[in-house]
Amino acid sequence: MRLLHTSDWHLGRAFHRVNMLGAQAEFIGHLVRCVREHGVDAVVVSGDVYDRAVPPLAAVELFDDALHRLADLGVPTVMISGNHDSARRLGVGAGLIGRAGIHLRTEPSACGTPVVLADTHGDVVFYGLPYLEPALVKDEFGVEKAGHEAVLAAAMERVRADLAARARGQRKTRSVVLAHAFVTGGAPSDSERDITVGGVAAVPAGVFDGVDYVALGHLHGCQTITERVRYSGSPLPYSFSEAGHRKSMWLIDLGADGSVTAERLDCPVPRRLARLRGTLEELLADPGLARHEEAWVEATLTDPVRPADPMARLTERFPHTLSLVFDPERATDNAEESYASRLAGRSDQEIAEDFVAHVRGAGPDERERLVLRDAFDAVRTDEAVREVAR
Ligand SMILES: [Mn+2]
Repeated sequence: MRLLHTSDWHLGRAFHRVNMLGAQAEFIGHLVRCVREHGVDAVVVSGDVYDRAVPPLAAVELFDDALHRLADLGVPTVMISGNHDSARRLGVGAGLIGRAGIHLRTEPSACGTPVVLADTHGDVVFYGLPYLEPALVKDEFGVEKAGHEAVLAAAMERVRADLAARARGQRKTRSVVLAHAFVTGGAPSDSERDITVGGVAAVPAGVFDGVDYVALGHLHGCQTITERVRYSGSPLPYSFSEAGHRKSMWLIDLGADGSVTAERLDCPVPRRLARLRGTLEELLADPGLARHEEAWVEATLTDPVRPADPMARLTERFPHTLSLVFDPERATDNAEESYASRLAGRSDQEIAEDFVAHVRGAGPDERERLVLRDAFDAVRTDEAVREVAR
């Protein structure tokens, strides 16, 4: 049986100020083409379909379109809810949608009841473990101390019990688990929302022992934890920390004996990401950066003095600059010197001018110097008047 494993679509999410709906729609089109071209037998989507519990209407419409296109393919799909989804909202109509071959699994109590598909070698059972928030599901699973490992382990006990009951003679039923979790050894990025609430975040991959393939969601980088335990990652980048990612899906061939062969299918790239670092002048002049001119750029400016209009100037060369970070490389020569010794023998005016230069990068101009002088004069006059009055 041939599976296509994807996750973390985050429909409705923007990348900085760029609306990603167009790129998300492009990805859905790509997914449908891949299913057709590679003769996929089942699609698995491992959570975070949406970015938010209450997604914008355009995202809901895109999801609706995706459901129709997947149903039209006649290829069964199994989906779970992730920590970004509202399980309750995503699950509305799941029974009806299931009749069209799209199986939404958002109910923790149903994790031991699989979607049963079959190929010429027999059944393949799919267990959908929606994101399990420990504090909310600990009673359902009868665990004393709410933690990610404890609730996932309890959910997997149900999976293994159901699987054991299906074994006929020597032949074991092939099985796939969908889960949305942080598994030990996985590398996070900046765009997964934390799921550490309620206990230790990472769960060991061993929790999933006993099944043939574990289709994970949550981490946004495509990665292999073990041959049978993989993250597809998100189809699109949602933070600059993903600049080095290759966004993909896994094409998994599940053999008659439960063996796993994996092929990585790349997703369309709407625009490359580039993280640039240097002074503004370096970034504007370096010919080596020409290849990033059309990229979505995060620029870290190292100018010791904050330059004027940096965004306007950067976008002249890099029109898709989305993020500007200042990390001035200042000479730290007199860091050891005491504050008192630095002030010794200097006038109030000089100290104030240095302060302006320190916080702004550039010292006061002539007009500003006058403002400072007038202010000091006013304070001194006021003091003198009060002195006379006493
Ligand atoms: Mn996610």
